[in-house]
Amino acid sequence: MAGIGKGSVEFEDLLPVIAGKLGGEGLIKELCKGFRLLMDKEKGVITLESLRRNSAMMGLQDLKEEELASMMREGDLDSDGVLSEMEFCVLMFRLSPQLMKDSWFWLQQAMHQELNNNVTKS
Ligand SMILES: [Ca+2]
Repeated sequence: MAGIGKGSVEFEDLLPVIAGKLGGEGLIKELCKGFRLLMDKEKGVITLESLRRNSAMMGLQDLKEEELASMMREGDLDSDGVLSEMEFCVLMFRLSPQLMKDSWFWLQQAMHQELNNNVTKS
């Protein structure tokens, strides 16, 4: 993705390797670790504020405010202004085309499960 700092490129390159080692379920767990690094600890979601505050830890400290905001916009599938765990995972997949190609099946399964969960809850 154009405009993303060097650190995230390395992170993206790592994802297919992690995917190969861990399989789909393990990969999702790794992505969720990334989510927990970036999230607002009190709210349990990623907000623009928590992203700005924590992105340095992910090697994203070169990202401009506008780039952070566009990551939020791109990832926010249900338009509630924050990134849930699943939205973050989907965003990470989308930022890594190779991973997306390799793992589309896993992602669909995970999303399917998430949708089912939401239906059951409400
Ligand atoms: Ca959202």
